[in-house]
Amino acid sequence: MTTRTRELTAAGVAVVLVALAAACGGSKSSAPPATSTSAVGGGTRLTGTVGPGYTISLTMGGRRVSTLKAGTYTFVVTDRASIHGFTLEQEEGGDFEQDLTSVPSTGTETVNVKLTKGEWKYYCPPHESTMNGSFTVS
Ligand SMILES: [Cu+2]
Repeated sequence: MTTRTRELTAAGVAVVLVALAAACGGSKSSAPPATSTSAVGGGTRLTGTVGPGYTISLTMGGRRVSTLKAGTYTFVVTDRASIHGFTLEQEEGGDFEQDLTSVPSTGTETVNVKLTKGEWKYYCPPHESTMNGSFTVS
């Protein structure tokens, strides 16, 4: 996985976000999850999981993510509980914040995110104090 894409701008993220919101807005069964089809070819795959219990995780190749190199990553997030969500936020080095899955819905969402250097956090919004994790991008 040496491919590096730098094409995903803030606008690209916005487009994905809009598509995601549209997919989440309707009934669960109608539209398939929005995938960032034309944005970029995607990056290194990261696997996010939230629920069904009060757990949240982010792994790469089966191992919990603690450090990453800056670049574009494809977040494949599986939300297993309607009471939980998966939000990604940059705490230092930028102000990115996006709900990769939303609280009322379940299912798997695929979102490409350009991770820039800094401290990042993922958490479940209603249970942020106990359901959270963090990693460093260098
Ligand atoms: Cu939760």
